[in-house]
Amino acid sequence: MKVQEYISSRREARPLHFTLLDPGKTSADDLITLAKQTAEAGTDGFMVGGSTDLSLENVDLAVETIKQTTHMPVILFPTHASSVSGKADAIFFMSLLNSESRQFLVGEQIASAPWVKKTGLEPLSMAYLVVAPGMTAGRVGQAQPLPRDQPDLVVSHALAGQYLGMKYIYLEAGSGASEPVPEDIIKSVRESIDVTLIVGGGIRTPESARKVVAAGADIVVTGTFVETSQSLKEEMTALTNAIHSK
Ligand code: 1GP
Repeated sequence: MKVQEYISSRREARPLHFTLLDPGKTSADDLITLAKQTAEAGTDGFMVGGSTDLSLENVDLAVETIKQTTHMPVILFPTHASSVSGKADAIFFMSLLNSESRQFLVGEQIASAPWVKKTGLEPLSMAYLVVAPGMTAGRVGQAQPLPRDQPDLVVSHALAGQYLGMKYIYLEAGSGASEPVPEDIIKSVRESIDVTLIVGGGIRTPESARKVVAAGADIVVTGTFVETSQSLKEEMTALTNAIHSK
């Protein structure tokens, strides 16, 4: 089954949770433990990426490790064309629509497109919108973070993404953000678009995940959670239950 079909068929039943794993921060040995525990805790799939310290070698190794450990879909969440692993199932083929740099609007995509074709990676077209504070993703992607008090501006970007043909809209507060994307922004975007809405950044508790889903997210992404959790399987189960029970 294609990953796009996997996502849409699961979404018909309930919202999804994706776990973001960063090979720049996590060793392959640790990835085995994290992937196993999060899969057992009910995550719906894995994203592999990060803003710094990624090479093709460590992304390849991470993807292979996760796939062998869990047999769940692994989607690349790339920053640079140079670390696009052909071993993943799919790639979020994304444009950072509020970047000030051509490189992140379309340059990295042009550089990686022939490799995506050659490897057969399934491209999942996505508009990536960095909302303040944006954190490292905003800095590395040279974004002008979208202000948290201007839902209309975020809606304009999301609609532009949909009209450009993108099947996914990702609202990103930035990994490690103190707060997730505001609920009124998520609601406004949800009411305006017809495509799949992904929300990530700063989601650390079942309660905040529940609010993000109630506001309209189809897919909730957490990254830092697996790195900071004291008893991962139990805490992740509570988080995925909060998302799945919407
Ligand atoms: C980053 O949205 C993801 O791209 C995850 O953020 O690390 O804050 O969960 P966190």
